[in-house]
Amino acid sequence: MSISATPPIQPFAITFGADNATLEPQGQVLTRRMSDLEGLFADADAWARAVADGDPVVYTVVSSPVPEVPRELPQSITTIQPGLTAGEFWMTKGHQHPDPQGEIYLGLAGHGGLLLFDGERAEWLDMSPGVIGYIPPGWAHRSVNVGDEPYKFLAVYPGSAGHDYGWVLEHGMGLRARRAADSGDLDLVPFGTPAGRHRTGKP
Ligand code: S6P
Ligand code: ZN
Repeated sequence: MSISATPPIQPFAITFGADNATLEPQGQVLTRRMSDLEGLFADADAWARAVADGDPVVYTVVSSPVPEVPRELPQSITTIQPGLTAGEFWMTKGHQHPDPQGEIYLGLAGHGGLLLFDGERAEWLDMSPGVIGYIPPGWAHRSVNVGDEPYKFLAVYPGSAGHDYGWVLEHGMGLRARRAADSGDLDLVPFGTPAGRHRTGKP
């Protein structure tokens, strides 16, 4: 069942399906394909080839029925598929909250990372099932799947927070998450590093 509740919300319970990270009842479902991620990967040519070659689904966001309005507390489960675009791990678009509010993520399945950037400093949090990542107010955030399985996490955030995607296009995210060609390890490189040229080794 897919519903969208109208505030004020009455107390209710959501059943979490651990096997497939489903929510019941469920609200909006968002699908982000490669074509939705224009301007985000370092290698624009590789991105364009991936769009032309089937435009794969990179991630989905399943929301609870709680709407994004002030004082409510919406939740969503994001599933990022495993994949690489010219060595860069598949990721979410990333955004700032126009209303600077904090947010929490809880790792549910797979292995990912939470990249945070306040315009000057970048931080990386390793995310796996059971880990809570805290996003302080004012930090743009992007999630990355650094494993070989779908990476799933629960997000809980203030309904007034909003999503500013332009901020990330303008300011970047401080770091990029790549798979090192030699070791296969996670390699965090400065944002401006040209595609295909990066230092190796762990951050
Ligand atoms: C909302 C929260 C998440 C993301 C989702 C997709 O504040 O941070 O639900 O929206 O992980 O990421 P993005 O960057 O495409 O919104
Ligand atoms: Zn957010």
